[in-house]
Amino acid sequence: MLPISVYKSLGLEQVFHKVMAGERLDLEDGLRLFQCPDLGAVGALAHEVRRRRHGRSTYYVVNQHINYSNICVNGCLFCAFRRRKGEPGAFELTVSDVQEKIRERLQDPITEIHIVGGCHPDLRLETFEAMLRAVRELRPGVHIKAFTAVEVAHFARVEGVPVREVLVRLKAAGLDMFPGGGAEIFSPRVRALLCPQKLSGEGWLRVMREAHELGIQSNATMLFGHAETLEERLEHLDALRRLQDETGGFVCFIPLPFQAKNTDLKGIRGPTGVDELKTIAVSRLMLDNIPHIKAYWVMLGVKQAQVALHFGADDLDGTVVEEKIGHMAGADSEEFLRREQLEELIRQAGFDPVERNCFFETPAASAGAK
Ligand code: V47
Repeated sequence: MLPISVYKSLGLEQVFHKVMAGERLDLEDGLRLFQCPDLGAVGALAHEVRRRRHGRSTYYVVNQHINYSNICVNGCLFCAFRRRKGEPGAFELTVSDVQEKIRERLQDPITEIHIVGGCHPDLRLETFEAMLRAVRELRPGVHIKAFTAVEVAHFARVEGVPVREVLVRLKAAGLDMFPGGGAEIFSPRVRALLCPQKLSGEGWLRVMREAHELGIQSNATMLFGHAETLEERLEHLDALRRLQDETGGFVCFIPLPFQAKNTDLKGIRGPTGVDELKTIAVSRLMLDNIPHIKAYWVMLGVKQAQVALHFGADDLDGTVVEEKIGHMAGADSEEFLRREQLEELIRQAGFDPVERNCFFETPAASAGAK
């Protein structure tokens, strides 16, 4: 830790004392941290919290991403992945195509399969149930983390049933957990500009609340570095923190730096490296009730993700293999990382690699869990 005199000179004396005492930071504290010109000082506070929670452990998962389709009715301006039905580049996997992707990697010691797509205009819920069952049949031991809260609300609308019914049916078909996507920025002002057709921030939180109430845990994300203000980022973090106080269902928070290439957000370049690290640090400091912060190497780039481990992050995500959402938007990170590469990156950063599953259970803790 840096000495208190440093924080005094930066006007962060009170924040320093709160962090040391494990007290909750308010939105004004968060703004002071964002506005602090000394990145190292903000990072040191976040690192202290990360060290207290996780020591030198840094987590990773051996996983596989599958996108079943990029056909989407929403038309979000920040998304380079989406296509309209029939548009060049649109794709849609059948259940047996998904099975084929699983078969291709049956030799790999995968513990998590991450499946998401767009809001497809006419795929029915029974297709997604069949997809989950098909994955489960081939890979009975893995955890399936699938479908964002936005997709779930969309399935409910297409099906004409309550969200709760969709949640119950997906769980019965084999879903273990929800990924954190679709949250973007909850601010209605920014959503009206970037993704007016998409489920609202309130709606996203409502779906997650219901999932958590049914015992389905999830992650949470924040897309940053586009049209949002610092205050809107903090309101987003605060909304997650308040829901987490109610349900305790969020496992990991993932700040996603906006990748600008091939998107319809012209003239916006995405956050700077300093902004990325500060946002990760402020997230760690504000989200005192969410255990893990992910440095998602796909969007940050491998080198920045490694540095982020010193700015409050304790997880690197995983091997991934076939990632489309970030790479179609110009992310210049690798296509995949092998387990040995992830472990080496973590060691080089001065931490101890710990393999986890999607719930952050480590092998010893999860032995025999499934
Ligand atoms: O919801 C879309 C974002 C998300 C862009 O839960 C973009 O473990 C940056 O949520 N630039 C999908 N981001 C990815 C995601 C995720 C990834 C890895 C792990 C987990 C988890 C979740 O990507 C979308 C959206 O917020 N996104 N376009 C873009 N141009």
